[in-house]
Order: sequence, then structure tokens, then C-alpha cells
Amino acid sequence: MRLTLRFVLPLTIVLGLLAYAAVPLVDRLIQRWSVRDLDARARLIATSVRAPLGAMMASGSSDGVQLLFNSLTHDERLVAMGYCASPDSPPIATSLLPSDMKCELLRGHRRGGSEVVAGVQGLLHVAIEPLPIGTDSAGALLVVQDMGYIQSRGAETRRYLFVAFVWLSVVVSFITVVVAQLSWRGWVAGMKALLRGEGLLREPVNPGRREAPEFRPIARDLARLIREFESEARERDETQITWSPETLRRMLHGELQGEDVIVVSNREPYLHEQCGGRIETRRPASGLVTALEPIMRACGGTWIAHGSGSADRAVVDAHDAIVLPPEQPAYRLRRVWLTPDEEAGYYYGFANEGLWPLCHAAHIRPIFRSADYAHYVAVNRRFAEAVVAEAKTSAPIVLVQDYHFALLPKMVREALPGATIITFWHIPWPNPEAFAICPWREDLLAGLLGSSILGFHVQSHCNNFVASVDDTIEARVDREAFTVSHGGKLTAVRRYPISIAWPPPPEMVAVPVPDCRRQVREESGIAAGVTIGIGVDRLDYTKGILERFRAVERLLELNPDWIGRVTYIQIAAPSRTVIEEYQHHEYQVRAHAARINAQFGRDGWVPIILKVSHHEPRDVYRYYRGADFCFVGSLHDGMNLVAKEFVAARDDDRGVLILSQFTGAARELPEALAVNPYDADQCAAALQVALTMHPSEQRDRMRLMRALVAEFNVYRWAGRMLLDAALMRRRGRVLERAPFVAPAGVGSSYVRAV
Ligand code: GDG
Repeated sequence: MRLTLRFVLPLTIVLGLLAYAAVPLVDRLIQRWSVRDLDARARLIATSVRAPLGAMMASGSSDGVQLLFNSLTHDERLVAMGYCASPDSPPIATSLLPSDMKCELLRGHRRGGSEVVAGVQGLLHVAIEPLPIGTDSAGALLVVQDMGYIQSRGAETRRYLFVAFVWLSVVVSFITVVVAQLSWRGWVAGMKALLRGEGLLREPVNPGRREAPEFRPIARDLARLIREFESEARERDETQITWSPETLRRMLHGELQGEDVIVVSNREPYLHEQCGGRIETRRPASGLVTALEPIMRACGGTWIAHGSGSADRAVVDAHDAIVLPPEQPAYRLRRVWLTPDEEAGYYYGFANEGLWPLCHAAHIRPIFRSADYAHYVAVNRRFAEAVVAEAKTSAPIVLVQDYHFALLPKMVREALPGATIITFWHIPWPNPEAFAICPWREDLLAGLLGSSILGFHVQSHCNNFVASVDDTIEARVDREAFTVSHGGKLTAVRRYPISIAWPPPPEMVAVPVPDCRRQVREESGIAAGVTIGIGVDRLDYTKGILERFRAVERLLELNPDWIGRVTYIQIAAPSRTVIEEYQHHEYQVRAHAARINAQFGRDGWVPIILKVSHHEPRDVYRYYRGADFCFVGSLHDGMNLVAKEFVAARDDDRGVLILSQFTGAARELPEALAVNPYDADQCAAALQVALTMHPSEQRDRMRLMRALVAEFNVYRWAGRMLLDAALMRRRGRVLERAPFVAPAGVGSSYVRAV
């Protein structure tokens, strides 16, 4: 009702005002039309009396004229008539001709005309019609008509006008109210649907209903607001949520529409080995596998890797694939076979004798052979073909792992231009001067720049990469956005510190810490009361195993009290054993341990226990849990997951971590005792601190480190990269729809990102 009044009242007022303004206008109009009618009537009378009047005047019969006039003025509107022979003569007129109406009137109307004058009973219309008769050339007829009827006609018209306006306002108000009610309902329903998110966040409940066009701008603005809000919320969330396999799965389905993930790495997550008559599965010693395997368990997809186990061929299907992990299949492993020559050239040669020492500042000269590089190119091509064969869509998400596949991103990009290629470089990237040693540096950079995203563990590796690009090839580098534009494609260079699964798999921490201690002592022949240190590494010259032995030696030299009271166990998983440098390194490691043990060992006690053999992850965790401290001494490392694993293994909040400052992990774990592994005295001092650290301090440090690894776990590492990839895909789609070429120098953010 209130709504109706709100419409009707103003409408009626406006219509009333309009009517009020229209009345004088209508009056004037009626008067003008009436005067025009009276003029015409007077002319008609003049024409009709011309002949009889002429005859009467010629015969001098003024009585006849009067009679004629009297007979005509019987009409109620024709008040009087008269004839003036000249302006000076008296008129021959009917009795009702007003006395003040003289023939002088003719002077002002020689050619005729009319006037409205006020009479005794109202307005009179006086028409002067020229009517020359005989010699009276200035003769004229006076016709006086009553205008009273015009006034009554005006009053009647006003009445009609008023009634018409009243009806009009009623009808218009009614139609307005009905239309307003109907549109209001539609508006409210449309707005409610918008606010429910129909057509924005979810499908409309009633898909048949047409969306009102006036809502489109509001819907667009709302959709934009929601997107902004979501991305803000996501950024907020990322700092607050705990990343888990479930979070990662949800993100993959939400942000990337469940797109299939293809991982490419040299190392496979499981090797099948022929052991006597049996086939055994083995987990390789590899940081890459440690990180990637939980991701694949969570996301599913296909992992393409070199089939290097002696029984690998025996267990695959017709497509060279097997589903893994054996106990709970979650993803496909597609094996690629290499000939011994290919493996020697691509893997041992170019990758591990060339690129590995090139990227690690471990003072081992890289060896570059053309024949090795040719194999490297061929194997990269073979894996790229496998990626294309495995891709289920033209735009898959491909996660390329490590320095074995620097050329592959470009090869995949050429075959699948819409692919999202995320390459992660697990080892450091050298400075531009060191990188310039490589004879195929341009090819490697161009190959890597086929990626959508190129990830490193730490910012200094990103900086080194971008500087190498700047020094080596023609590319546009944006140091603010950290992107490289090469050949019309944009690559984002980003820092993604890798990590481990959190919480660690339950079977790794199932055995209580005291039992682990006991088992480790029994296995290694360590007496009760002897403090145990642990180191777990691939037997690699970059890991600083020799330096750690020197640190133990220095501790015993500086503080002989520790003789007989501390033992350092080094697990060294054989790695790349066909390479001469590795054979030499193993020899040195064995010799050092033997020399130190010979010098300080006594009564069955030795300071160093070297275990050069492969251990299964469960055994590795038993050592982490059974030790009092863990020593990570890499001379140069990408991240080093052993440090994080030790922290994850210590759910008793005990144990001390001594950590080389040259690992990526040292940037994330400031509560560890940071050391320079080249400085034996400093390392010995750190050992001393670790050996004497109060349990409460151990607990405080360990808790902080555990909180960090829990938050920055490997699901977050993968999730962050995939989220960035999803964002790039969305941007790519938007720019494809509405391409815009930025003017030169405006920045590279408009370059199409794929
Ligand atoms: C590269 C980068 C980066 C060790 N011995 C055995 C064994 N391990 C496992 C450890 C750990 C992994 O190997 C070693 O990981 P790291 O990260 O320390 O080192 P790399 O293998 O060189 O890894 C490195 C990493 O990639 C990830 O990006 O952090 O910087 O060099 O998980 O537990 N595992 C088994 N048996 C052993 O004897 N099964």
C-alpha cells in the first residue's frame, strides 16, 4: 500500500499541475477558434445580404433595410446589424446596436476586420465587412454577435478537461503500480539469485529463466569482486592452512579442474631388483624421490622415469607401465629404457660428470664431452616423446625434475604448446662465470625457458639463473616480476623451497625412540653411555663426508675427554659408482675413517662407523631416532632433506642438528647449529655444543624446527607451484580472449603466459 501511494501521489500531483497549467491555454485556444468562426459567419451574412441590401439602398428604402436586418437578428447569437454608407453617415441599424457603435469604426477597418468589445451583458464580436453599394464605395456592414456562449463553452471544456485528467491519473497510476509490482518481483528474484551466487559461483537453479540484461553489469562486477576476494582469501589461507595430501588433492581438482599430472625424472620411485630367484622392490636414495613420491600418492597421474632396476622390465605391462606404490596403488610409473651407452653418455657423462660439478661449488672440475651431450639430447627427446604419448589432453601439467632434463621443456612445448610445464631444478644454479664453462649453455637455457615456471630452492639460485640468461642469450628479463621472456614465451623464475611429507609416514616413527637407540647400539656394537651422532647421505663428494670426519678428529684432538664417549655413524648410500671421481671419493672416505679410527679407537670403541650400503627408509629413520645428534655437512646443496627428515623423526623433541651453512635448509632452520664444513675447528666446536646441550634447550630448538617443517611441508611446495601454474593458465586464457600488445618499454606482464 505504501509503495502504491509512493507512486500514485506524486503522479496525481504532477497530472493536477499539468491540468492547472493547461486551462488558460485551452481558454485562449477556444476563444481564437470561436473568433475565427464568428468572422466567417459575419462574412457569410455579408455575402448573403449584399444583393437585397443593394436593391433596397438603390430604391432608398431604409425601412426595408431595417426590416431585413431585424429578420436576420432573430438568431440568438446575432445581436445587431447595421449598414454604414460612409464613416460620417449614421448607421441604418437594428435597435439593439449599441449606441456608442458609430460608423466611425470604419476608419480603422477600411478593408474590414473585427473587434471584441465589452457590451452590457458580456463580450461582443463586432465584424466590419466592406460592402460598397452604388456610389457608397466606403460602405460597410456591421455585424454584432454575442460571445457569451464562448465563455460557457470554455467552462464546459474545463470541466471535461478536469474529469479527463482525473481519469488519466487513475489509469496511469494503476498501470504504473502493476508494472512496478511485476518488475519489482523480477528484480528481487534476480537480485536474490545473484546474491545466492547463481550463475557466478554455481549453476542457476532455474536454467530456463532468462537473465535480466540490466543485471549483467552488476553480475560482472560481483564476479570480479568474488574473484578478488577469493584470491585474497587464498593468499591469506596459504599462510594459515596446514598443507596435507587432502589439501593438495582439493587444490588440484578446484584450481586445475583435476587436470592430469605428468612427472618426468631420471630416478624412479621404486626399483625392481632381481635377488636370487626373487624380485625385490627398493626405494632409491634420492632427495627427489623423497619429495615427489608423496605428491604423486596424493595427486595420482603418471610418473615417467628411467627403468634402471635389474627386474624392472619383468614387472611392467604392455605400455612399460606399473601402478604404484605396491601396497596401495595411487599412480602409474611409466618406465623408459636406456641402452648402456645412452646411460653412460646422458646420465653418468653429461649430467653427472658435467652438470653436477658445474652446479656445485665443490671444487671438482666438470667434464664435458660432445658424445655425452649427443646422448643427453637424444634421451631428452625420448622422454619428451614419452610425455607427449602419455598426455591425455593438449594442455597437460608436466612437472619436469632436475638437471637431467634441461632440454626437455622446450621439446615438450614445441609438441604441446598449451602444456603447463613446471620445471624444478633440485641442485644449485652456479653464478654466470661458472655457468659460462658449459659449451652448450645457450641450448640449456633455451631448453629450460620452454617451461612456464622454473623453480629453485633459494632466491640466490634464481638470481644466478636470471643473471646467466642475461649474460648468455637474447631474452627480456624482468627483474621485478622475476620473469624471462624468450621466443614470445614467458617463464616465471621462482623460489619454492622443497620439503618432506608431514606428518612423516606412520611406519617411519612406529618404533619408540628408546627401542631405536637400543637397536642402533646393538647393530653397530656401541656401548651404553656412548653418545651417538648420525649422518645420512648418498656417497657424494658434495655432501662433505670427509669434512665431517675431520671435524670428529678435531674434536677428539682438542678435547680428548670425548675419546671413548662419542661415535659418529655415517650411512653412505653408494651412488654413481661407475664414475671415477665417485670411486676415488669412496676410497678417500674409507681411508679417512680407517685412519681416524686407527688413531683414536680403543677397547672395541671407534669414533667413526662407516656404513657404505643402501638402507631402506625405515632403517634410515631408526638411525635418526636412535641418535643424539645429526650432522649434515654438505659443501654445497640445493636444500638437503636429511636435515628435515631428522627433525621430522624426532617426535620426542630431542636431538641436535648440526647443519652446513651451504645448504638451502640452513636458511629455514636457524635453530640448528650452523657451521662452515670447511672450518674443522668450528665444526669441532659445534660438536662440543651438541654433545653438551641441555635437554630443555634441545627441546626448545627441536620444537621450533618441527613447527617449521610441519608448516612448510612438501604438499605446500607442490601446492604453491601448482597454484601459480593455475594462475598462469587463467591469465593465458584471458589474454588469448583479449590479446593486448603492450607498447615497447611498458613491461613484459602482457606477454602471453602459458
Ligand atoms: C637432491 C639435491 C635436494 C640417503 N641414504 C639412503 C636414502 N637416503 C635418502 C635420504 C634423503 C635423500 O636420500 C637425500 O636427500 P638430499 O636432499 O639430502 O640429497 P640428494 O639426493 O642429493 O637430493 C638436494 C634434493 O634433491 C631434493 O630437492 O634437497 O639438495 O642434491 O631422503 O633419506 N634413502 C634410502 N636408502 C639410503 O641408503 N632409501
